[in-house]
Amino acid sequence: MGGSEPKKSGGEPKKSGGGVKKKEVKKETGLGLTNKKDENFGEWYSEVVVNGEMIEYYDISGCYILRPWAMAVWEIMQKFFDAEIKKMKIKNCYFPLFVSPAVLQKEKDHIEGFAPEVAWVTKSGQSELEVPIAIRPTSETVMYPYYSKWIRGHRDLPLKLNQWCNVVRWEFSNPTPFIRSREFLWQEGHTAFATKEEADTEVLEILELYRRIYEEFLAIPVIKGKKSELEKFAGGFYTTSVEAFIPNTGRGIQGATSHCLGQNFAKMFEINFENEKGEKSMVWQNSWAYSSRTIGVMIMVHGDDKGLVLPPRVASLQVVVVPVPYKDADTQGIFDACSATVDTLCKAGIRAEADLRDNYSPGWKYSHWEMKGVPLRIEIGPKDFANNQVRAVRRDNSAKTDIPHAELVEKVNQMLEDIQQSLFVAAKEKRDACVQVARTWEEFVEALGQKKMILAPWCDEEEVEKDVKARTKGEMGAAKSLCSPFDQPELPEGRTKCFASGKPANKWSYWGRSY
Ligand code: 87F
Repeated sequence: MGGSEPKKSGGEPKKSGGGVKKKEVKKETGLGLTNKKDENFGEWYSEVVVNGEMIEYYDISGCYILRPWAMAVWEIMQKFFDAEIKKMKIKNCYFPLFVSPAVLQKEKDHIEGFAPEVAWVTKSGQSELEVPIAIRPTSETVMYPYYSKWIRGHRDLPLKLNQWCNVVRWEFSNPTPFIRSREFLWQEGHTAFATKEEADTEVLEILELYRRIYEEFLAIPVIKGKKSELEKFAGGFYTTSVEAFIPNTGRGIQGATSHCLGQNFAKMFEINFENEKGEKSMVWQNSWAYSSRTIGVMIMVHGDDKGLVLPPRVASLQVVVVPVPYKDADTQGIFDACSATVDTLCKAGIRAEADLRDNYSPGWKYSHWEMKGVPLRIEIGPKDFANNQVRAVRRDNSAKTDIPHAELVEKVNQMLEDIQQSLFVAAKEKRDACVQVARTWEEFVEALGQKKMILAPWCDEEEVEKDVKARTKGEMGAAKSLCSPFDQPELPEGRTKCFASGKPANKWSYWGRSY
């Protein structure tokens, strides 16, 4: 676990310049990863989140410090999503972190299964609280009593609120930074409508925004679809999700959910309104969320043996400029050229910085910024300086391009766009190679053994899904349905059998192990 400081002596001989050999750099500085992504994925992930300066481990299991490098990714996605939901006339608000037991338990059915994960505050100082107080695991029960109060007539609808906040779920299965942590960041949207149609429409609009976060920002392909009865949010009417896949572990991962709650919560919390005809009716509700888990999926999908790989659109630093001085070359001139390059890029709206530190060698800086996943590195050495050009090196494929100064902004923009696209294409090819169609139980079990995400015709019966879970139980965890994709392959009516029950299939569903 090298961190990013040079070993005690203060690091490199400064003069080594462009002639530094990679291996020497590793040895001297302790930079680099000791685990390989394809050999030891779990260890690799733990190492890359720390050495890439995204996470610092904390002394409470399942809780992590999100360092500025990670928070910046979160904020870029937040800026996009927040602006989009504001276009939809959704408003931000903030409800308290604490929930009274009476309110929390109001919605017994859905809380029942989740109860073991609820964290409680029982003391203040040394004295026991008269009534213990829960910490929100999600905010339905916190918010809906006030929806009941605020909604009276049809003119109060729709009520569309969102909050950016943290939630706590005291998980016991192995915590993983970003992916499964006991406290995490998310946004939770809670909306109420007069009609089912309006609710249905919004569910899909939000789901599309989630797809865009994954595909357009994080460069991760996702599948949009509907959850099975067993996997949906128990308190809701139906659940839609975007599902991603981690090829290294062969696990699906729920990327974000957009639920139609129907009128279930309206019944419980008495969220009624007087409609245009003067009749009393119940609202239709939705809730939807994406969380800091997104960042973990990005790291798992794109990271490599040199460290993080950040897609340009979410990288807080898109271009790092490194001076490569050499012996009697004009060092000051090279440093000035670096600063001028950064200026030009920043003025064009590109997030760029120069690493002008004089206590690190160029080679050390290369490894450092590779570890942190900066999409593009620009090197300026004596030859580049003399020729009025810079050398650009891509993080994703190490390709090197010399760029004349006059074309700097145009070429860098092009390369960043290209990196963004290539990352998505590479991730999609890898994901697609992991998708296997299975029509029979034998094919299903074989594909599962090969860590595939399985597309199978299904009868859509809850009992059959339970049976699939039971039959696939093992140390790797059982298989479950991930979603029924909206994009359904053809299913010849009556002629296709369920892979698990042999009954007539009525939909295609994705299955697999999952996070
Ligand atoms: C854990 C403890 C208590 C998930 C929990 O998905 C309650 C819950 O209700 C709980 N874990 N859930 C489901 C959350 C549903 C829903 N909430 C609003 C969302 C989107 C945002």
